[in-house]
Amino acid sequence: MNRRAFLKTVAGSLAASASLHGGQRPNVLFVSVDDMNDWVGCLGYQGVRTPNIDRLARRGVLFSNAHCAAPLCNPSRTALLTGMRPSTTGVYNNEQWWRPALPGAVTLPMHFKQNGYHVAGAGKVFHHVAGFNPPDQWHEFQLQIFDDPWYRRVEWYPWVKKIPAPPGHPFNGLENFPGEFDWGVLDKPEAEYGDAKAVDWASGFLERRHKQPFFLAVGLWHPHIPMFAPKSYFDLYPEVRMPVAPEDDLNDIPRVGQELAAFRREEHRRIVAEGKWKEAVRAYLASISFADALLGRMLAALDRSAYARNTIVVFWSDNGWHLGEKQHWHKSTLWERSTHVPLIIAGPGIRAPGAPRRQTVSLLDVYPTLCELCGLPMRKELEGETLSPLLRDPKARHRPVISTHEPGNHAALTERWRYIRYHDGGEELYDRVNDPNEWKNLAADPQYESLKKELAQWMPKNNARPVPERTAYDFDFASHTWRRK
Ligand SMILES: [Ca+2]
Repeated sequence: MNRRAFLKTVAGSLAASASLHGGQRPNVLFVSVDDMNDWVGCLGYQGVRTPNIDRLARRGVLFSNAHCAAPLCNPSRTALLTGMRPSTTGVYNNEQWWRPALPGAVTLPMHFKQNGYHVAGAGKVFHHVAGFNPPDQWHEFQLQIFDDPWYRRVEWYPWVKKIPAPPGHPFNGLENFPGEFDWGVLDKPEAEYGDAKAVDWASGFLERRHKQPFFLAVGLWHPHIPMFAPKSYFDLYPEVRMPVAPEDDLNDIPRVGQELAAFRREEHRRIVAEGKWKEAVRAYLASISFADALLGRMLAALDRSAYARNTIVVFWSDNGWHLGEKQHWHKSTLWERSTHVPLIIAGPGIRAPGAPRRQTVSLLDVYPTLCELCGLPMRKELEGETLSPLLRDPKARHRPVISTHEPGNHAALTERWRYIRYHDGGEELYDRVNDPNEWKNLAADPQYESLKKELAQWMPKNNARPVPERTAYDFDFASHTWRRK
């Protein structure tokens, strides 16, 4: 089926689909985690403990092949929350405020707000630095309390008090390492961690009586660096399963891919050279399990609330994370490690709960899906495709998805293939089924010429110029206004 015929079919099934839930509009509990890759039990990873995510997957729908629209915090979140690709908005990196660049954008929380919902949030929903989360997005919002204010720049978090570094910092023992790339146990009770406070606040929200339907967003920071977690979560991992990372894995990768892998290479080099690889993997696993426990607390609060039966739960991560694969830490690549994320939707109206949907889907699909599930008008600028057919039928079709990193670099994904094309024409092609680690680049093999052409037609034709970065503006936090310099 070509692209046009496919979109027509999709439009048809959309028109035919009745509301999933009858008259009363459902609430939404929208929980995100940060930099959580696919090291999750229900996604088939052995060696991690994620009982709460796994339980949510059993009671809802796990999209086991979900990918971010962009493998980095701000562009991924901006894409999900505006419903538009980076190649459409020009928001490609963490230095670009979306608001002054897209003053007319109606984000997901705004759309709920404009359609009779009570809209509340806590933690990192938009990107976490000042200016990414305008107060008019919400009726009420609990700003994130960070666990690392001793080295953060004050202008990034004007609402967080700067405090002296705790004794023993950096806890990972790596001197002159980037401050944020730390891990360890903070000397405070679990309930005092920033993410725990966000969950507390949101749990309190669920105890209140709400006259209107609500959209409640809770953005957890974990397992993002610094990977600070209570000791009990480190204790879950006396042994860790290490990633398999062949040293020659980059040999068949074109120039731009090499450059993306080399970004912050020094951190990988030092982690390996100073014997910290295992420890860092353990901290990541501990942080995943901490995030999982916090999700569990959030779900328990929902289950004991008056809203347990009429609330759609969406759980997602903004991007993945490398732990030394392709000699890389961090995200910002177009490989599986960076683009594959957990995505679960649970709640009223789901058919065949517990049966994973293996079709490739995008985080861009979340906005139109929620419009449909909650009976909100579909906005015409949304570039994702509703997941409602998949929520009703595990065998429904879904189109290939695209992940974009920086202008003109795209990955097109189907269940079988990942085709990457960089702005300079460099290419990679992986057989995702037979080569899940993406070790063998097949792009140069002539037998795949027509496959590459077919996959390329899904890539955006327009690659918007990057919008101005923060240095182009004077920003006033108190009034939340921007002025071009
Ligand atoms: Ca992130």
